[in-house]
Amino acid sequence: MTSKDYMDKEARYGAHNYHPLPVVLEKGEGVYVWDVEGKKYFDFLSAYSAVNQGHCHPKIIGAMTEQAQKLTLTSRAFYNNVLGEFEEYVTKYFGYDKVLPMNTGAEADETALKLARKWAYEVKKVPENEAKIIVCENNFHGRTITIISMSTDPDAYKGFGPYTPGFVTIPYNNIDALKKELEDPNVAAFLVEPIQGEAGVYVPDNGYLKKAYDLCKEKNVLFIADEVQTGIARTGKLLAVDHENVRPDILILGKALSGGAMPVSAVLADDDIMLVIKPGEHGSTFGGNPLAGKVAIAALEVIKEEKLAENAEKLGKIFREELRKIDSEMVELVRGKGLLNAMIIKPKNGKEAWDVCLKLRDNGLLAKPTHGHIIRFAPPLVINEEQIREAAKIIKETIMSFE
Ligand code: IF1
Repeated sequence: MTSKDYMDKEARYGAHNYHPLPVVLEKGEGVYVWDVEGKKYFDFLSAYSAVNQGHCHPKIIGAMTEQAQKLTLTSRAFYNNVLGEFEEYVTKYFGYDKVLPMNTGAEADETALKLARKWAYEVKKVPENEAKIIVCENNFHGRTITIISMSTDPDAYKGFGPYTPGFVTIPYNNIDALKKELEDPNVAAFLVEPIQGEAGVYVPDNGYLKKAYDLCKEKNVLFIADEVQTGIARTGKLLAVDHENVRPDILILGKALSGGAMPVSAVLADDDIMLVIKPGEHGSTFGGNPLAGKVAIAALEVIKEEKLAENAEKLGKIFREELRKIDSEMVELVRGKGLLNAMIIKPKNGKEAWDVCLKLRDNGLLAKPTHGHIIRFAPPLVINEEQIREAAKIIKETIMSFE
């Protein structure tokens, strides 16, 4: 079968809920992926930051393979010998009392929303069903009905009403707007991405997260960080909030928590918040399964053993420096932190970000535009200096080919 055969088969039998770049992949190893014709590419999306440890990392796959032959799933109706090990490992790793394990990022965000509301009613004594949660414009937290009820992107919410109430939207990176909304005594929490990924790698001003956190503490409001995309070393620190030494009241993790091997997400918090959820009030069939537990421990060990946060910090600086040298009016702006970066493309002669990504594919590098004119560049964090410079060269030559 050719690439076209695979794409036709997906069009015929699969829902049309994506518009992928036309490339059909069949193998991944480290920073590289190969298509069905055997062509090799740099993966500069990393499955939206789920493959931080590189494709098919031997340690993670080894842990997965070993556990898969022993016990994959018990459900939480019974105990198993892995969940406690994972819970102890991940809570000590990030410095929280407790963890509530889930599967996808959206499920983890939903879990955090439920925790915040229940905490508001039971601890802050907000009147029942009156809890408010503040979110930012251009947020992305997943695709469930409640999560899209918080969205300001019509593509995310249009046609899916009626919407879940109880959310207040403020501009991102705007402390005064947050301060004003925090005057409402019924506010339970402020949910924020430390860097807005989907919005186009929107990095807030230095100090924004710390000021926001301090304002929330003044008003007894929970600060919730969605680090599903920015966490696990992607921005040059273990967590993006670490750049400002902020410790969220609720921490949301996903994606690279498993190194891309399988869906694993988690919500971390201290006892005064986590214990408001009682037995039988929340859960999921696969949440905290033994296979996920072993995979996540291995994925987190890799982050530390291979110093991937430090690598992301170092190579991110080189990458942005190289991209900013590109002398083309198509390159409007390059921004990012660590190895979460984006290039804002100014259309030229009718050519825009999508066309650049098609040409990048032909030149051996895979990336995808977000919101039309922004190309996100997010390679696996195991990339080395020679590879990042080679990738920057491919990007430069591709952009210059439109001159
Ligand atoms: C898609 C976006 C990125 C996330 C943050 C929660 C979730 C995500 C900060 C939900 C998921 C994914 C979803 C995927 C594409 C990708 C994405 F473009 F959609 F927005 F990365 F920016 N919080 N992001 O980024 O996690 O339920 O997907 O495990 O839906 O197309 P999930």
